[in-house]
Amino acid sequence: MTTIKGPGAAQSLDGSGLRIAIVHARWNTAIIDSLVSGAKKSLLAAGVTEDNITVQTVPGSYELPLGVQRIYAASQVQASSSGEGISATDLLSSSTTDLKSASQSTSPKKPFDAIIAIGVLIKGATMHFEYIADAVSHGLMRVQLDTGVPVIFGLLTVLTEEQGLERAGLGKSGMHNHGEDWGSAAVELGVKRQEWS
Ligand code: DLZ
Repeated sequence: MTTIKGPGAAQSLDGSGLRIAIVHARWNTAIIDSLVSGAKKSLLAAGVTEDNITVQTVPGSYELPLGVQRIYAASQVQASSSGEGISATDLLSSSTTDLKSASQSTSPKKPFDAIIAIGVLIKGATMHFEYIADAVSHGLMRVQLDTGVPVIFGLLTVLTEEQGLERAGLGKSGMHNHGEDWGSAAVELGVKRQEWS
């Protein structure tokens, strides 16, 4: 089906120097798994190496903003312990077990250049969906603006399971896997953020 929706012409950007994290919820696993695969496929196609892709999970979408915030902070600590540099302010705001284990890592890594947050919220009979969708959207935007690291919004807010399957490339209509768009967006923002620094 032809459509005017989507991010426009593909950008051919070199992601080979990027370090990207995917943080995903585990609710609605079949849909999530396909979206994560789609995102990874685009990252690899843009040259991001397997070694520079970190995948971390949280129980549900509600946990995504904290997961993204902490994994980014941990990567900053990890970078500081490998000589990549971290500001005093960053250090002062970082203090969890996550950060401790990250700082004990022996592998020299720089902080993530972009983080993709993936979750699937399916509307039920109550107001639960509306509250979580709103909180997660604002939470992810807040982390993005507070830290300056691009946070790609991979949260599907669908009314039915079928709508979710469609957007993960698993439906009958042939709709593409939206995870692929999120992988490309992460590469584009990761590269552009370096240019904007
Ligand atoms: C509780 C809940 C429900 C009902 N539905 C979803 C959903 O469709 N997608 C999702 O990612 N998470 C769901 N959750 C779990 C919440 O996001 C969260 O993990 C719990 O409320 C614990 O904080």
